[in-house]
Amino acid sequence: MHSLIYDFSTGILEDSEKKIGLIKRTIADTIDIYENKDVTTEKGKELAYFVQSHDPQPNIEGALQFGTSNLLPGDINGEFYMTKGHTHEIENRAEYYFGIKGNGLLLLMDENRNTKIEEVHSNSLHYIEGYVAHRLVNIGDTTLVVGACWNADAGHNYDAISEDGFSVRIMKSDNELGYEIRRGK
Ligand code: PAN
Ligand code: ZN
Repeated sequence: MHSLIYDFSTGILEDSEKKIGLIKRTIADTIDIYENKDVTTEKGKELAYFVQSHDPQPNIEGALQFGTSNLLPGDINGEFYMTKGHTHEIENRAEYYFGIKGNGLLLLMDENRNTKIEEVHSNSLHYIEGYVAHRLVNIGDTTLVVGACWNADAGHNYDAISEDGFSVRIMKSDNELGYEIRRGK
């Protein structure tokens, strides 16, 4: 019998039919998003995050896709590890994120570059409206694990973010929060 298991305490997806996708991104794959891109070749080879996903009806209008993002802890020259960030290719497609483990921030930037920041932790729930660019930042010292559910036909558009970035950057700090929000472009 086909079994599809989601472990709600670890975010791990398991499918007896092995139809789970896996995307891995190294520091080098994502280096363009950081303000100070100065890293060694060795550092560039390290894993920044991986995403497991279950997408039984790829690109079908009305179908859903489900996944878990695992963002490692660390920083690049004082800027916390983060996902590339994107809007959806079909821009009106919304998405839910939910925190499983670790401590992070979700950056939500609208079309006017106004950014809202939500704290991500175990049991936090986040509704991402269509047209809104979204990025996870790991501000903790353990892997940030975040579940997600979105339309299978949404697609990812990385172009605008890779050109103009988000309007804020999350930097390491000695203050009581451990991070500082800096205005970007
Ligand atoms: C997530 C993201 C995942 C990785 O599944 O794709 O967190 O982030 P980037 O795609 O920005 O590298 C999602 O938002 N899907 O739509
Ligand atoms: Zn998305």
